[in-house]
Amino acid sequence: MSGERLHGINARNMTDKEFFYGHKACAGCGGSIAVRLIHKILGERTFTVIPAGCMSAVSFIYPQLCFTNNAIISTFPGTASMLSGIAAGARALGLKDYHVLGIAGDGGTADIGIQALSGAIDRGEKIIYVCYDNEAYMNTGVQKSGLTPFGAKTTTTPAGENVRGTITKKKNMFEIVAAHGIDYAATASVGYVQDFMNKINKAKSVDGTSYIHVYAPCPTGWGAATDSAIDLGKEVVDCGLWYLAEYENGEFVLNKNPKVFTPVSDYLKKQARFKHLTKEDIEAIEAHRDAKWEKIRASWQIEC
Ligand SMILES: Cc1ncc(C[n+]2csc(CCOP(=O)(O)OP(=O)(O)O)c2C)c(N)n1
Ligand code: SF4
Repeated sequence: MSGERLHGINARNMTDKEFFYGHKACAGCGGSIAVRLIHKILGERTFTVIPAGCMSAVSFIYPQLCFTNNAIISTFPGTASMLSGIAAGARALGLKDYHVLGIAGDGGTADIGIQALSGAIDRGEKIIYVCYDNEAYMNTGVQKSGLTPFGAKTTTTPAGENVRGTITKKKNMFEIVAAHGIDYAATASVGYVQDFMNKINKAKSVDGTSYIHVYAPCPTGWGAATDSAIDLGKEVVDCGLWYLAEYENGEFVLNKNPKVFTPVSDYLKKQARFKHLTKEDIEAIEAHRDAKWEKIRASWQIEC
């Protein structure tokens, strides 16, 4: 899977240092797993920018700051702007061997931060931008974002007689980013942790802009068991509602092509946010999934 041969990183070749610990994330938070792993791979010479959102709220609590590398909170829309400024500053100082990293939620990326991100990609800034996607604005109470999937109940898209949860489909952020002609983009999931780590490791050596979109289950906002983040992150890929892919040199590559999808309903029923869905709603989700995969399989390279 995704460059494993060339870029394989694992417990044997990864540092045993920790750069993100003592945080106040909920038990079993998928986003916090992603943040920890990213830092273990990029290391201490990383300038980290995190905007308003769960990952900054749980970690920059003075005096218990949870990063041991250089880290800062940005404004909600300003992650990629701040990354651009740090990259320029580091260049001006003649620094060597460092990474400029942004980690933002789905709201901070696909909605309010998209303009700054688009500009940074356009300029080819040497930055690594990671979107941890928990499919809603979690930090402020589970409001719908542009990446909330069809059918999910949020506090702004309740499930009642007239409105049946979210009525829009998940914005296709990976392909929006790729459409810029970015140097490297990938999708990942905390449920496929080796693949995710390999992609972060690969982004380290990209001479330009990298974007990694990692699926990061939120047990609290999704109404799921506290020990379910990894399993849900795997199941969402296995049932075809998420996919593992890369974009580089102008080409899309699918890293995992399930022969048979596991039942979508098994994935959905583990989460209270979907419990109101009818058989017809689930069929609509499956039909959308199938149309998406037909397009992917017809036009992308398939790795395995
Ligand atoms: C300009 C601005 N608008 C609104 C807010 C309030 N706010 C802070 S965090 C947040 C939600 C963040 O959602 P997301 O980016 O998806 O990350 P998550 O909390 O899910 O990790 C909001 C709306 C803000 N800080 N700044
Ligand atoms: S609300 Fe969700 S994303 Fe936020 S800290 Fe809790 S589990 Fe993590």
